[in-house]
Amino acid sequence: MQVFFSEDHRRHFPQAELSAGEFVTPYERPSRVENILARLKLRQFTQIEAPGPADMAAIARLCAPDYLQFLETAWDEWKAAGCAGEIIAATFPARRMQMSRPPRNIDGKVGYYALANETAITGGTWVAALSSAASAQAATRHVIGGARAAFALCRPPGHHATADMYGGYCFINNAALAAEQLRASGAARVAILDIDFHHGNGTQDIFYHRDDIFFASLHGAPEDAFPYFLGFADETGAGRGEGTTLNLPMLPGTPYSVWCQALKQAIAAITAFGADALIVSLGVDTYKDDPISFFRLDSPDYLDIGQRIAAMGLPTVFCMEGGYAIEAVGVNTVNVLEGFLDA
Ligand code: OKP
Ligand code: ZN
Repeated sequence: MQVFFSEDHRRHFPQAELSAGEFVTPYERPSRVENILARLKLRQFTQIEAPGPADMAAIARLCAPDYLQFLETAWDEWKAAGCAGEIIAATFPARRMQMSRPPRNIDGKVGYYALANETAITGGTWVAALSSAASAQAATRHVIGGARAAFALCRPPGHHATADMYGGYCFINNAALAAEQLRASGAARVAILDIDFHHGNGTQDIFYHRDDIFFASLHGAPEDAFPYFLGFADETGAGRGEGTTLNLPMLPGTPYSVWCQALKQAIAAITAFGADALIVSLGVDTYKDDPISFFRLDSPDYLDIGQRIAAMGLPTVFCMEGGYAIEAVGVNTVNVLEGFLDA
């Protein structure tokens, strides 16, 4: 399977994440990708390619212009305002406040465009986010060109990013870019299967009213898990998109036996939808030892997941999302791909 990956991911590595009231080294760090790459090479995934520049026009079609402008210039504005540290959001438009007026002040803007404050922006964040998007775009192009599947080793991840908000370690929604690209190439119906531990709120939000793109997500129940405010089972799409969103939230301690039933349900729904192509938001933070999640999947389970995804028989783009158990992230990620290839 062809792998697309950019070294520019390294340009995004904030020193700090606000977690449990402390600044810690971000869970979402470059070594995640290094471990996945090492495992890919060990398992003979030898076709690893740099993606080339991002297709900016496609990104501009997906995202709000003011949001992209913000991402591109935030660091310079932050420095120009005399801020000493990394960019961290502090003030949010909360209940009964104005949601539609981006402030002039950079600190205000940051809160306006952030959906959470664990995710810092640095001088290299924009370049890294674009390189991640470029990997998704190159992998999708490869599948459009006739390949059965491709793996976009995206970092930073994308599924929490909406058209106009960053957070949850995400800036640009890579899976959504891939879905629109597949649609533009002639696939009438596209499905996104989000198996990251966290709900893909950004992807859901982007396609909530669409009847041509199905979104299914397996994740920690919002009552218990980030992003807390979306991903409930009764969110099923709206307008023309009614019935094209499927949320399968699960409780703390969920083992693979239970999780796999939800996977089967999501696969059945995607099959019934009649998708022509598939995007997998591939997070492996469902692993039993993930430091920020609470499911109990074990490494061999990821082989089985890959096999079940392959059995759908669809052209498939894998986009990397989360997975924070640094030692196991390589094995677990590559197991999904190997299970897919073995099927
Ligand atoms: C991104 B992806 C840790 C809280 C972390 C943000 C999680 C973002 C996950 N104390 N909150 O979906 O893997
Ligand atoms: Zn996650």
